[in-house]
Amino acid sequence: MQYEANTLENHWLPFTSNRDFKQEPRLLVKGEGVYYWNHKGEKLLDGSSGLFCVAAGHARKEIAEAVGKQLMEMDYGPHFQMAHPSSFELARKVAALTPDGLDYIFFCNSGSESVDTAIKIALAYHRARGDGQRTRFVSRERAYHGVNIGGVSLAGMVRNRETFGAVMPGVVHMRHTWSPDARFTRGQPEKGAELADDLQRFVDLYGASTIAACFVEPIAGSTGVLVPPKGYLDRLRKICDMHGILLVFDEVICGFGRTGKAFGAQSFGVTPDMITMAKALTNGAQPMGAVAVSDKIYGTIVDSAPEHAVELFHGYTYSAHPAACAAGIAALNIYEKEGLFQRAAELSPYFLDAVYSLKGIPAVTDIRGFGLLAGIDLATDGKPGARGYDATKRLFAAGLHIKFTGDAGIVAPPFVAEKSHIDQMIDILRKVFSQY
Ligand code: PXG
Repeated sequence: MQYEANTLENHWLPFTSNRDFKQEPRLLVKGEGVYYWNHKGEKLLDGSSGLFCVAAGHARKEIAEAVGKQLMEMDYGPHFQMAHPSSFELARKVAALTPDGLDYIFFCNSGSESVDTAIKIALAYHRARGDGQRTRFVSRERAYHGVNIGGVSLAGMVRNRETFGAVMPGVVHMRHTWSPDARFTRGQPEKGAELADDLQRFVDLYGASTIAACFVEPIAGSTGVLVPPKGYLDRLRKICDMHGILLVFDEVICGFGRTGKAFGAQSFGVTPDMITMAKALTNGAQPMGAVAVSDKIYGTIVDSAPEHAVELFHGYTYSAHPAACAAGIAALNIYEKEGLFQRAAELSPYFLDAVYSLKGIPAVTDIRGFGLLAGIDLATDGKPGARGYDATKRLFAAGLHIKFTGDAGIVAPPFVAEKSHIDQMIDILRKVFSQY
Protein backbone atom coordinates (compact mmCIF):
# COMPACT_ATOMS: atom_id res chain seq x y z
CA MET A 1 0.00 0.00 0.00
CA GLN A 2 1.20 3.53 -0.78
CA TYR A 3 0.94 6.25 1.84
CA GLU A 4 1.12 9.42 -0.20
CA ALA A 5 2.17 12.56 1.64
CA ASN A 6 -0.48 14.61 -0.13
CA THR A 7 -3.29 12.53 1.38
CA LEU A 8 -2.45 13.87 4.83
CA GLU A 9 -3.95 17.30 4.32
CA ASN A 10 -7.60 17.00 5.25
CA HIS A 11 -7.55 15.25 8.58
CA TRP A 12 -7.21 17.76 11.45
CA LEU A 13 -5.48 15.62 14.04
CA PRO A 14 -6.53 15.93 17.70
CA PHE A 15 -4.03 17.09 20.34
CA THR A 16 -1.40 17.38 17.64
CA SER A 17 0.89 20.02 16.22
CA ASN A 18 -0.60 19.46 12.78
CA ARG A 19 1.89 21.62 10.87
CA ASP A 20 4.85 19.82 12.40
CA PHE A 21 3.26 16.41 11.93
CA LYS A 22 2.74 17.00 8.23
CA GLN A 23 6.43 17.84 7.82
CA GLU A 24 7.41 14.53 9.38
CA PRO A 25 4.43 12.16 9.55
CA ARG A 26 4.35 9.32 12.02
CA LEU A 27 1.84 6.85 10.60
CA LEU A 28 1.00 3.59 12.32
CA VAL A 29 -0.19 1.00 9.88
CA LYS A 30 -0.15 -2.31 11.73
CA GLY A 31 -0.38 -3.58 15.28
CA GLU A 32 0.24 -7.03 16.68
CA GLY A 33 0.92 -8.08 20.25
CA VAL A 34 3.08 -5.41 21.88
CA TYR A 35 4.24 -3.99 18.56
CA TYR A 36 3.24 -1.38 16.02
CA TRP A 37 4.63 -0.97 12.52
CA ASN A 38 4.95 2.42 10.88
CA HIS A 39 4.46 3.28 7.22
CA LYS A 40 8.14 2.77 6.56
CA GLY A 41 7.82 -0.82 7.73
CA GLU A 42 9.73 -0.15 10.96
CA LYS A 43 8.67 -2.02 14.09
CA LEU A 44 7.96 -0.13 17.32
CA LEU A 45 7.30 -1.34 20.83
CA ASP A 46 4.02 -0.05 22.21
CA GLY A 47 5.00 1.33 25.61
CA SER A 48 1.69 3.06 26.29
CA SER A 49 -0.80 0.37 25.19
CA GLY A 50 -1.88 2.69 22.39
CA LEU A 51 -3.40 5.32 24.64
CA PHE A 52 -3.70 3.04 27.70
CA CYS A 53 -6.38 0.91 26.09
CA VAL A 54 -4.78 -2.12 24.45
CA ALA A 55 -4.32 -4.19 27.60
CA ALA A 56 -4.39 -7.59 25.92
CA GLY A 57 -2.13 -6.57 23.05
CA HIS A 58 -2.96 -5.68 19.46
CA ALA A 59 -4.84 -7.64 16.83
CA ARG A 60 -6.68 -10.00 19.12
CA LYS A 61 -8.43 -12.38 16.77
CA GLU A 62 -11.21 -13.21 19.23
CA ILE A 63 -12.27 -9.57 19.35
CA ALA A 64 -12.05 -9.00 15.61
CA GLU A 65 -14.09 -12.12 14.93
CA ALA A 66 -16.74 -11.23 17.51
CA VAL A 67 -17.13 -7.74 16.05
CA GLY A 68 -17.32 -9.06 12.47
CA LYS A 69 -19.89 -11.67 13.44
CA GLN A 70 -22.02 -9.11 15.26
CA LEU A 71 -21.94 -6.68 12.35
CA MET A 72 -23.16 -9.35 9.97
CA GLU A 73 -25.86 -10.49 12.39
CA MET A 74 -27.10 -7.04 13.34
CA ASP A 75 -25.01 -3.99 12.63
CA TYR A 76 -27.02 -1.45 14.54
CA GLY A 77 -30.12 -1.32 16.67
CA PRO A 78 -31.69 1.58 18.54
CA HIS A 79 -31.29 1.59 22.26
CA PHE A 80 -34.08 3.88 23.30
CA GLN A 81 -37.09 1.88 24.52
CA MET A 82 -35.58 -1.29 23.05
CA ALA A 83 -32.31 -3.17 23.26
CA HIS A 84 -30.29 -6.13 22.05
CA PRO A 85 -29.17 -8.94 24.28
CA SER A 86 -25.42 -8.42 24.16
CA SER A 87 -25.54 -5.12 26.07
CA PHE A 88 -27.08 -6.95 29.03
CA GLU A 89 -24.43 -9.62 28.83
CA LEU A 90 -21.64 -7.04 28.79
CA ALA A 91 -23.26 -5.07 31.62
CA ARG A 92 -23.41 -8.24 33.71
CA LYS A 93 -19.75 -8.96 33.05
CA VAL A 94 -18.70 -5.40 33.90
CA ALA A 95 -20.83 -5.40 37.06
CA ALA A 96 -19.12 -8.63 38.12
CA LEU A 97 -15.79 -6.77 38.04
CA THR A 98 -16.84 -3.55 39.77
CA PRO A 99 -16.93 -3.40 43.58
CA ASP A 100 -20.03 -4.85 45.26
CA GLY A 101 -22.98 -2.50 45.11
CA LEU A 102 -22.02 -0.89 41.79
CA ASP A 103 -24.22 -3.08 39.70
CA TYR A 104 -25.81 -0.86 37.05
CA ILE A 105 -23.96 0.02 33.88
CA PHE A 106 -24.81 2.92 31.57
CA PHE A 107 -23.05 2.68 28.20
CA CYS A 108 -21.65 5.50 26.07
CA ASN A 109 -18.87 5.80 23.51
CA SER A 110 -15.80 7.28 25.16
CA GLY A 111 -14.23 8.29 28.42
CA SER A 112 -15.29 11.90 27.87
CA GLU A 113 -18.88 10.83 27.47
CA SER A 114 -18.68 8.64 30.56
CA VAL A 115 -17.61 11.67 32.62
CA ASP A 116 -20.37 13.90 31.30
CA THR A 117 -22.83 11.05 31.83
CA ALA A 118 -21.72 10.69 35.46
CA ILE A 119 -22.14 14.46 35.99
CA LYS A 120 -25.71 14.22 34.74
CA ILE A 121 -26.49 11.11 36.78
CA ALA A 122 -25.22 12.89 39.91
CA LEU A 123 -27.52 15.84 39.22
CA ALA A 124 -30.47 13.54 38.46
CA TYR A 125 -29.87 11.56 41.65
CA HIS A 126 -29.96 14.58 43.92
CA ARG A 127 -32.97 15.99 42.13
CA ALA A 128 -34.82 12.69 42.47
CA ARG A 129 -34.20 12.91 46.22
CA GLY A 130 -35.59 16.43 46.38
CA ASP A 131 -32.05 17.77 46.79
CA GLY A 132 -31.86 19.52 43.43
CA GLN A 133 -29.90 22.48 44.75
CA ARG A 134 -26.82 20.25 44.83
CA THR A 135 -25.28 21.43 41.57
CA ARG A 136 -21.69 22.17 42.52
CA PHE A 137 -18.86 19.77 41.58
CA VAL A 138 -15.53 19.31 43.24
CA SER A 139 -12.59 18.16 41.18
CA ARG A 140 -8.84 18.52 41.42
CA GLU A 141 -5.89 20.34 39.92
CA ARG A 142 -3.97 18.18 37.41
CA ALA A 143 -7.08 16.11 36.74
CA TYR A 144 -8.00 14.86 33.27
CA HIS A 145 -11.63 14.03 32.70
CA GLY A 146 -11.85 14.08 28.94
CA VAL A 147 -12.66 16.89 26.57
CA ASN A 148 -16.41 17.40 26.60
CA ILE A 149 -17.71 20.52 28.26
CA GLY A 150 -18.39 18.86 31.61
CA GLY A 151 -15.09 17.01 31.67
CA VAL A 152 -13.09 20.07 30.62
CA SER A 153 -14.72 22.05 33.43
CA LEU A 154 -13.75 19.36 35.91
CA ALA A 155 -10.26 19.01 34.48
CA GLY A 156 -7.29 20.62 36.08
CA MET A 157 -4.97 20.98 33.07
CA VAL A 158 -4.56 24.57 32.09
CA ARG A 159 -4.02 24.09 28.34
CA ASN A 160 -7.18 22.03 28.06
CA ARG A 161 -9.21 24.67 29.87
CA GLU A 162 -7.94 28.12 29.02
CA THR A 163 -9.24 28.37 25.45
CA PHE A 164 -12.72 27.27 26.43
CA GLY A 165 -13.37 29.53 29.39
CA ALA A 166 -15.21 28.66 32.55
CA VAL A 167 -17.80 26.75 30.62
CA MET A 168 -19.65 24.85 33.33
CA PRO A 169 -20.23 27.01 36.37
CA GLY A 170 -19.88 25.85 39.93
CA VAL A 171 -16.77 23.66 39.67
CA VAL A 172 -14.07 23.99 42.31
CA HIS A 173 -10.72 22.28 42.44
CA MET A 174 -8.89 20.64 45.30
CA ARG A 175 -5.12 20.76 45.26
CA HIS A 176 -3.35 18.00 43.36
CA THR A 177 -1.38 15.43 45.31
CA TRP A 178 2.06 15.78 43.73
CA SER A 179 4.71 16.91 46.17
CA PRO A 180 8.40 17.61 45.48
CA ASP A 181 9.19 15.88 48.79
CA ALA A 182 7.79 12.62 47.45
CA ARG A 183 9.88 12.54 44.27
CA PHE A 184 10.89 9.02 43.18
CA THR A 185 8.42 7.42 45.60
CA ARG A 186 7.43 4.01 44.37
CA GLY A 187 3.75 3.27 44.96
CA GLN A 188 1.71 5.42 47.31
CA PRO A 189 3.41 8.36 49.03
CA GLU A 190 3.32 8.17 52.84
CA LYS A 191 2.34 11.80 53.27
CA GLY A 192 -0.50 13.82 51.80
CA ALA A 193 -3.76 12.27 53.06
CA GLU A 194 -4.63 15.66 54.57
CA LEU A 195 -4.92 17.12 51.06
CA ALA A 196 -8.34 15.45 51.01
CA ASP A 197 -9.41 18.00 53.62
CA ASP A 198 -9.66 20.49 50.74
CA LEU A 199 -13.04 18.85 50.14
CA GLN A 200 -14.05 19.64 53.71
CA ARG A 201 -12.94 23.25 53.16
CA PHE A 202 -15.29 23.52 50.19
CA VAL A 203 -18.06 22.11 52.37
CA ASP A 204 -17.27 24.78 54.95
CA LEU A 205 -17.14 27.50 52.29
CA TYR A 206 -20.09 26.62 50.05
CA GLY A 207 -22.24 24.38 52.22
CA ALA A 208 -22.54 20.64 51.70
CA SER A 209 -26.12 21.09 50.53
CA THR A 210 -24.81 22.74 47.31
CA ILE A 211 -22.30 20.02 46.37
CA ALA A 212 -23.39 17.17 44.10
CA ALA A 213 -20.24 15.12 43.68
CA CYS A 214 -16.50 14.91 43.97
CA PHE A 215 -14.66 13.51 40.93
CA VAL A 216 -11.14 12.08 41.12
CA GLU A 217 -9.01 9.68 39.16
CA PRO A 218 -7.70 7.16 41.73
CA ILE A 219 -4.34 7.64 40.01
CA ALA A 220 -4.27 10.87 37.99
CA GLY A 221 -3.07 9.33 34.74
CA SER A 222 -2.74 11.89 32.01
CA THR A 223 -0.90 14.48 34.07
CA GLY A 224 1.91 12.09 34.77
CA VAL A 225 0.69 9.27 37.04
CA LEU A 226 0.07 10.90 40.41
CA VAL A 227 -0.41 8.00 42.81
CA PRO A 228 -2.73 8.84 45.70
CA PRO A 229 -1.03 9.29 49.08
CA LYS A 230 -1.86 6.60 51.64
CA GLY A 231 -5.21 7.30 53.27
CA TYR A 232 -6.14 10.08 50.81
CA LEU A 233 -8.96 8.29 48.98
CA ASP A 234 -10.32 6.88 52.26
CA ARG A 235 -10.47 10.39 53.63
CA LEU A 236 -12.34 11.68 50.57
CA ARG A 237 -14.81 8.81 51.03
CA LYS A 238 -15.33 9.71 54.66
CA ILE A 239 -15.93 13.40 53.96
CA CYS A 240 -18.34 12.56 51.13
CA ASP A 241 -20.27 10.22 53.42
CA MET A 242 -20.50 12.81 56.17
CA HIS A 243 -22.05 15.33 53.82
CA GLY A 244 -24.13 13.36 51.30
CA ILE A 245 -21.69 14.08 48.45
CA LEU A 246 -21.29 11.44 45.76
CA LEU A 247 -17.78 10.16 45.17
CA VAL A 248 -16.95 9.38 41.53
CA PHE A 249 -13.79 7.58 40.48
CA ASP A 250 -12.74 8.27 36.91
CA GLU A 251 -11.10 4.97 36.03
CA VAL A 252 -10.80 5.49 32.30
CA ILE A 253 -7.09 4.68 32.61
CA CYS A 254 -7.03 2.76 35.93
CA GLY A 255 -9.90 0.42 35.05
CA PHE A 256 -9.53 -3.14 33.77
CA GLY A 257 -6.40 -4.29 35.48
CA ARG A 258 -3.95 -1.41 35.06
CA THR A 259 -3.50 -1.19 38.84
CA GLY A 260 -3.26 -4.97 39.27
CA LYS A 261 -6.93 -5.43 40.17
CA ALA A 262 -10.03 -4.91 38.06
CA PHE A 263 -10.38 -1.31 39.24
CA GLY A 264 -8.34 1.17 41.24
CA ALA A 265 -11.23 1.14 43.71
CA GLN A 266 -10.21 -2.39 44.64
CA SER A 267 -6.47 -1.74 44.59
CA PHE A 268 -6.89 1.17 46.99
CA GLY A 269 -9.75 -0.40 48.99
CA VAL A 270 -12.17 2.50 48.57
CA THR A 271 -15.59 2.13 46.97
CA PRO A 272 -16.99 5.14 45.14
CA ASP A 273 -20.64 5.73 44.19
CA MET A 274 -19.87 5.71 40.48
CA ILE A 275 -16.98 4.59 38.29
CA THR A 276 -16.38 5.99 34.81
CA MET A 277 -14.53 3.73 32.38
CA ALA A 278 -13.63 3.33 28.69
CA LYS A 279 -10.39 2.39 26.89
CA ALA A 280 -9.59 -1.21 27.94
CA LEU A 281 -13.31 -2.00 28.22
CA THR A 282 -12.99 -3.14 24.61
CA ASN A 283 -9.20 -3.48 24.57
CA GLY A 284 -9.38 -0.34 22.46
CA ALA A 285 -10.85 -2.27 19.55
CA GLN A 286 -14.13 -0.37 19.48
CA PRO A 287 -15.01 3.04 20.92
CA MET A 288 -16.93 2.50 24.14
CA GLY A 289 -17.31 4.04 27.57
CA ALA A 290 -19.49 3.24 30.54
CA VAL A 291 -20.51 4.42 33.97
CA ALA A 292 -20.97 1.89 36.78
CA VAL A 293 -23.59 3.23 39.14
CA SER A 294 -24.45 2.21 42.68
CA ASP A 295 -27.66 0.33 43.33
CA LYS A 296 -28.77 3.26 45.48
CA ILE A 297 -28.32 5.83 42.72
CA TYR A 298 -29.98 3.64 40.10
CA GLY A 299 -32.87 2.78 42.42
CA THR A 300 -33.42 6.38 43.47
CA ILE A 301 -33.56 7.74 39.93
CA VAL A 302 -35.56 4.90 38.44
CA ASP A 303 -38.06 4.60 41.29
CA SER A 304 -38.72 8.32 41.46
CA ALA A 305 -40.13 8.50 37.93
CA PRO A 306 -43.80 7.87 37.21
CA GLU A 307 -44.59 4.50 35.70
CA HIS A 308 -44.07 4.32 31.91
CA ALA A 309 -41.98 7.51 32.04
CA VAL A 310 -38.40 7.78 30.90
CA GLU A 311 -36.33 7.99 34.09
CA LEU A 312 -33.12 9.57 32.80
CA PHE A 313 -33.20 11.94 29.86
CA HIS A 314 -29.79 11.02 28.58
CA GLY A 315 -28.26 8.63 26.05
CA TYR A 316 -26.46 8.45 22.73
CA THR A 317 -27.37 7.04 19.31
CA TYR A 318 -24.45 4.67 19.78
CA SER A 319 -24.96 3.81 23.45
CA ALA A 320 -24.20 0.10 23.72
CA HIS A 321 -23.50 -0.25 20.00
CA PRO A 322 -23.71 -3.95 19.14
CA ALA A 323 -20.18 -4.03 17.71
CA ALA A 324 -18.77 -2.35 20.80
CA CYS A 325 -20.65 -4.76 23.06
CA ALA A 326 -19.26 -7.68 21.08
CA ALA A 327 -15.75 -6.26 21.44
CA GLY A 328 -16.30 -5.65 25.17
CA ILE A 329 -17.52 -9.18 25.83
CA ALA A 330 -14.64 -10.67 23.85
CA ALA A 331 -12.09 -8.43 25.61
CA LEU A 332 -13.37 -9.29 29.09
CA ASN A 333 -13.35 -12.97 28.16
CA ILE A 334 -9.68 -12.67 27.18
CA TYR A 335 -8.82 -10.85 30.43
CA GLU A 336 -10.50 -13.62 32.39
CA LYS A 337 -9.23 -16.59 30.39
CA GLU A 338 -5.65 -15.35 30.37
CA GLY A 339 -5.76 -14.01 33.93
CA LEU A 340 -4.46 -10.69 32.67
CA PHE A 341 -5.26 -8.57 35.72
CA GLN A 342 -3.28 -11.05 37.80
CA ARG A 343 -0.54 -10.97 35.20
CA ALA A 344 -0.42 -7.18 35.45
CA ALA A 345 -0.08 -7.49 39.23
CA GLU A 346 2.69 -10.08 38.90
CA LEU A 347 4.60 -8.13 36.27
CA SER A 348 4.33 -4.88 38.23
CA PRO A 349 7.40 -5.28 40.52
CA TYR A 350 9.63 -6.15 37.56
CA PHE A 351 8.21 -3.27 35.57
CA LEU A 352 8.63 -0.78 38.42
CA ASP A 353 12.20 -1.98 39.13
CA ALA A 354 13.00 -1.38 35.49
CA VAL A 355 11.38 2.07 35.33
CA TYR A 356 12.98 3.22 38.59
CA SER A 357 16.39 2.16 37.25
CA LEU A 358 16.16 5.34 35.13
CA LYS A 359 16.64 7.39 38.29
CA GLY A 360 20.05 9.01 38.09
CA ILE A 361 19.78 10.13 34.47
CA PRO A 362 20.28 13.90 34.83
CA ALA A 363 17.20 14.88 32.81
CA VAL A 364 14.90 12.57 34.82
CA THR A 365 13.54 14.66 37.69
CA ASP A 366 10.88 12.36 39.13
CA ILE A 367 9.41 8.90 38.65
CA ARG A 368 6.06 7.69 39.96
CA GLY A 369 4.55 4.28 39.50
CA PHE A 370 1.89 1.80 40.52
CA GLY A 371 0.75 -1.42 38.88
CA LEU A 372 1.67 -1.31 35.21
CA LEU A 373 1.55 2.48 35.06
CA ALA A 374 4.46 4.85 35.52
CA GLY A 375 5.13 8.53 34.96
CA ILE A 376 8.60 9.87 34.23
CA ASP A 377 9.23 13.63 34.45
CA LEU A 378 11.88 15.17 32.26
CA ALA A 379 13.47 18.48 33.22
CA THR A 380 11.79 21.24 31.27
CA ASP A 381 13.89 22.67 28.48
CA GLY A 382 12.68 26.02 27.22
CA LYS A 383 8.90 26.01 27.04
CA PRO A 384 7.03 23.43 29.14
CA GLY A 385 6.24 20.45 26.92
CA ALA A 386 8.97 21.13 24.36
CA ARG A 387 11.26 18.41 25.67
CA GLY A 388 8.35 15.99 26.04
CA TYR A 389 7.45 16.48 22.39
CA ASP A 390 11.05 16.13 21.34
CA ALA A 391 11.33 12.94 23.40
CA THR A 392 8.16 11.54 21.80
CA LYS A 393 9.74 11.96 18.37
CA ARG A 394 13.15 10.64 19.38
CA LEU A 395 11.62 7.60 21.06
CA PHE A 396 9.42 6.94 18.04
CA ALA A 397 12.47 7.09 15.80
CA ALA A 398 14.26 4.72 18.18
CA GLY A 399 11.40 2.20 18.02
CA LEU A 400 9.23 2.97 21.06
CA HIS A 401 5.83 4.59 21.37
CA ILE A 402 5.41 6.47 24.64
CA LYS A 403 2.68 9.03 25.30
CA PHE A 404 3.94 12.30 26.75
CA THR A 405 1.79 14.92 28.40
CA GLY A 406 3.87 18.04 28.75
CA ASP A 407 7.26 16.83 29.91
CA ALA A 408 5.93 13.67 31.59
CA GLY A 409 6.18 10.37 29.76
CA ILE A 410 3.53 7.81 30.67
CA VAL A 411 4.67 4.22 30.44
CA ALA A 412 1.92 1.63 30.41
CA PRO A 413 2.79 -1.57 28.59
CA PRO A 414 0.17 -4.08 27.49
CA PHE A 415 -0.37 -6.75 30.16
CA VAL A 416 0.81 -9.42 27.72
CA ALA A 417 4.28 -7.86 27.57
CA GLU A 418 7.14 -10.18 28.48
CA LYS A 419 9.97 -9.13 30.77
CA SER A 420 12.19 -8.95 27.70
CA HIS A 421 9.84 -6.35 26.18
CA ILE A 422 10.06 -4.28 29.35
CA ASP A 423 13.85 -4.51 29.19
CA GLN A 424 13.85 -3.32 25.58
CA MET A 425 11.54 -0.42 26.42
CA ILE A 426 13.76 0.68 29.29
CA ASP A 427 16.90 0.39 27.14
CA ILE A 428 15.39 2.75 24.58
CA LEU A 429 14.18 5.15 27.28
CA ARG A 430 17.62 5.17 28.87
CA LYS A 431 19.35 5.79 25.57
CA VAL A 432 17.08 8.66 24.56
CA PHE A 433 16.78 10.31 27.99
CA SER A 434 20.58 10.19 28.37
CA GLN A 435 20.88 12.39 25.30
CA TYR A 436 19.49 15.35 27.27
N1 PXG B 1 -10.97 10.39 31.94
C1 PXG B 1 -9.69 10.00 32.09
C2 PXG B 1 -9.16 9.74 33.45
C3 PXG B 1 -8.89 9.81 30.97
O1 PXG B 1 -7.61 9.43 31.11
C4 PXG B 1 -10.77 10.45 29.60
C5 PXG B 1 -11.51 10.61 30.74
C6 PXG B 1 -11.41 10.72 28.28
O2 PXG B 1 -11.50 9.58 27.52
P1 PXG B 1 -11.70 9.67 25.93
O3 PXG B 1 -12.06 8.25 25.56
O4 PXG B 1 -12.85 10.58 25.67
O5 PXG B 1 -10.42 10.16 25.32
C7 PXG B 1 -9.44 10.03 29.69
C8 PXG B 1 -8.64 9.86 28.43
C9 PXG B 1 -2.87 11.20 27.62
C10 PXG B 1 -4.21 10.82 27.14
O6 PXG B 1 -2.16 11.82 26.89
C11 PXG B 1 -5.13 10.42 28.05
C12 PXG B 1 -6.39 10.10 27.62
C13 PXG B 1 -6.71 10.17 26.28
C14 PXG B 1 -5.76 10.55 25.37
C15 PXG B 1 -4.49 10.89 25.78
O7 PXG B 1 -2.53 10.93 28.77
N2 PXG B 1 -7.28 9.77 28.60
